[in-house]
Amino acid sequence: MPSSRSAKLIALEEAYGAHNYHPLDVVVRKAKGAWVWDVDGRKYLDCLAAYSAVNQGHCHPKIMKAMQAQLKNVTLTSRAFRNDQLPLLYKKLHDLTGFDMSLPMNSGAEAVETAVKAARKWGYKVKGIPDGQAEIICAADNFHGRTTTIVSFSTDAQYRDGFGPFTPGFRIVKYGDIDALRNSITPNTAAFLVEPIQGEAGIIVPPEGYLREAARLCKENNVLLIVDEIQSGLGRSGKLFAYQLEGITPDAVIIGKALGGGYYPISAVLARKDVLGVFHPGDHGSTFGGNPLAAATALAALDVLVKEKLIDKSRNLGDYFIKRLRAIKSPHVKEVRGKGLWIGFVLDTKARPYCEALMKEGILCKETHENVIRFAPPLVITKKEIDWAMTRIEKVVQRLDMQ
Ligand code: IF1
Repeated sequence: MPSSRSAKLIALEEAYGAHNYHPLDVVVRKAKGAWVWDVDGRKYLDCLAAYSAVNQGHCHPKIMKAMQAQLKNVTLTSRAFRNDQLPLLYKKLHDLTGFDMSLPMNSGAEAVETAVKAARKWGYKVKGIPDGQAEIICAADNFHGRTTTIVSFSTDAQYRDGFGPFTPGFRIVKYGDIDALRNSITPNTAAFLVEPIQGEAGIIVPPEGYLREAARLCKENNVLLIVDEIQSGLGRSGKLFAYQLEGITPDAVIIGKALGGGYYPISAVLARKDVLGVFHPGDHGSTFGGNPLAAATALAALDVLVKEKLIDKSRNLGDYFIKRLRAIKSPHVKEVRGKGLWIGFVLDTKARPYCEALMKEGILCKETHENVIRFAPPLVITKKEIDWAMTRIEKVVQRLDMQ
């Protein structure tokens, strides 16, 4: 039962906020590293990490320091003027990822919209697709955000229901099925937009070789391969980018979430010059995109990712966590899958009661698609903390097995 303090806050939220979420009834007041505290001082291990937006851990002191320093200088100039932080972020992103250039936005959805616009414009201006005919291929069960255009290529009935009319120009293929992709490419295909591992769909890792083959097909047909690494990127999968698991180089990558270190919304599209080069002054923009506070925060967030070797930690501790979860003996556990510290714990029954029971044991995680529990802690988590969590996860699974 929520305490009276949290009950009051929950009541306010229910009364005055739109009901577009069904959160667990934990009211968080404070957080540090992999841990959060509720308004009554109860402590929880965060196994969601704000859907990978706090890979660096909550309230990381180095990112805080960089942000505080920037707060005293300048926070917003708009892109009508230049600022002294954005060029440094451009350079850092280039050095870290190898992509020619980048375009900063704020939310993930905005960056996806930016990639869609870039792909279409590239299709017309570079590939020579007849005006108004460009098509983008997307995968079934994708999640790329919530704007009207993005839900136009969602295959989830709820994400679309009541939000039409939809943006045309998208084709859906089965995820992981290379023949389906091959058969849907036409001379008007500008791009294939795909998650290298599908997050919201339940941490779906495609068959080995799928992305490699997709990259080959795209190249062969002069189609851009655009990879959405908003959730999978920046260390989550045990690589900087999940596409590296297949040794490919896409034409464009979309990042967000952990780019802001959990402090600030910042996203970006990284791409080759001939792709982002289609944008000319006035074609696209954002008041807050690339602001100096965002750039300084992202610089520090990337620095922490590299200096603290969080990508290696994700891979090593992810392997360990998966091994421990697979060792759980229960008739309800169907599969444990994932890469790095990004794990789908698949049940043959509803996952929500497990998440609520785990919350009572001091572990915060969230179900996806009814029967999958997603374990995705901040990458600063330690082996000891995973062991601490495992004792409780084992206990909860055993207890619910008996019911
Ligand atoms: C919510 C999901 C995760 C994303 C990928 C783009 C975006 C997202 C691969 C858009 C965002 C978030 C949105 C958030 C919950 C979360 C989520 F369950 F909805 F699907 F992580 F799995 N591409 N994912 O995962 O980024 O505009 O939100 O910054 O509550 O909608 P955004």
